[in-house]
Amino acid sequence: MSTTPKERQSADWQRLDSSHYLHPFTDFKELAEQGSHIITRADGAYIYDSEGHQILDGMSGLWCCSLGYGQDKIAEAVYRQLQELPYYNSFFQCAHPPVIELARRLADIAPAHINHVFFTGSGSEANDTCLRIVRRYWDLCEKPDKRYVIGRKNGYHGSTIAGASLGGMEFMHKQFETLNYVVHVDQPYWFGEGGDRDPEDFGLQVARSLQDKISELGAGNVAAFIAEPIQGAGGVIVPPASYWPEIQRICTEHNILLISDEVICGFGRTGQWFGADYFDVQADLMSFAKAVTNGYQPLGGVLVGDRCADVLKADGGEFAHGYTYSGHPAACAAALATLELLEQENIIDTVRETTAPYLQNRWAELADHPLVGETRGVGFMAAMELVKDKNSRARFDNDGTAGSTCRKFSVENGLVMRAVGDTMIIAPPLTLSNAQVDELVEKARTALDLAASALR
Ligand code: PXG
Repeated sequence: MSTTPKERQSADWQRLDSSHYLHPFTDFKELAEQGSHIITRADGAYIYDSEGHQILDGMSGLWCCSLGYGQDKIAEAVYRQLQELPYYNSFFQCAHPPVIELARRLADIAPAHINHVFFTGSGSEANDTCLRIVRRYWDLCEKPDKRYVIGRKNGYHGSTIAGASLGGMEFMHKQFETLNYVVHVDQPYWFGEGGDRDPEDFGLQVARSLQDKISELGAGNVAAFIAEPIQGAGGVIVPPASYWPEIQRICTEHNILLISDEVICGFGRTGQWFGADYFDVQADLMSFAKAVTNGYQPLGGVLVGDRCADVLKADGGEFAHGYTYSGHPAACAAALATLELLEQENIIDTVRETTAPYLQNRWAELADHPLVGETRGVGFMAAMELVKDKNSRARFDNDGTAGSTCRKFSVENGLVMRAVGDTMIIAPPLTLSNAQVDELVEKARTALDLAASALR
């Protein structure tokens, strides 16, 4: 069979790729055998691969390009900043205009009790920073025994040692030693773990696994609880409405800091600025990254509530933590341009009031497919569960096979959908038109049809 020049070039890239590049979260041997999918450019809601295929990006890159691609205003802001001041640090009592301006903008956007921000280069570093702030806070409060941090099974908080310890991904924990002061409680995953229980009862019961863990450890030994408002990488797990109010109540009652990991939910994904706003939760710390720069520059950080900031600022002495690229000028410029676009184009209100209801209604239509046990979602994130039997919710044998089959057909058919085990998830750009939502749902249905025949 003859090959086209594009196919030959793709093969060259694939060979070089597997010779030298160790990809994140990848089985290197399998990738070398199968070859990587080379993405060469992107525009609007679409990515293009090395063979010229146009693919609708149902994952906004990796949950980060929330305004899609081709956002020249962000690119230009970064370029201008690189010409003006490409780098300077904020150590040694220095600062620069973009980092100051961004801190002020974020304090405006954040809930009223949050007025400070600490910058990092990524979401993982943001969660490491949360741990450092939490520990310092309790030491300064003269409660040094408050050391345990409670996360959740199947939560995701990054891949540094701290991030991966806080997360509850067992397959990650098997590959390193987790921090011994981090423990995990149940997740509010009704479809997977709720059985016959009423979802709201289940939500309360799972929230109370936090209460049980606090009782077991002793409230005087527990520093903080960390959770994503809606689990992203775990499979877009939307907690029942009963869950978050109970978590808030438990944290308040036992004097435990609440950390909301907003790395995925932040900056409009739920139709609110933050996931905590969506659930009406008051967090002491909120970690963020990803969509703050529309993925155009690596930037993360922690929004620090007054409770912790006041203590750190009053008599804390030096807070011995920071990164070379904390508040990188070009990354801050990208964030400022992104926030300006979100506001000027009224994107979050449009998502909440118009486009997300349309997306969620159309997505819910997929629930009638024989392969789909449940659809769910909030704002511009959604999931569907692939099952062998709709009524009993029985899964296919070999967890993950149905998901990876569906994912493969989806990408081949021009839609990036992600599989988490046998849960299909999407988090498309917030800028999708209704016509593009139709395209997404139709392509998802085609992928389901093809997967159903292949799995039969
Ligand atoms: N918190 C949450 C909630 C995340 O989703 C991080 C922290 C870590 O951010 P950094 O910037 O350090 O990667 C994340 C990252 C997936 C996937 O498969 C999700 C993430 C990263 C890689 C893959 O959905 N989220």
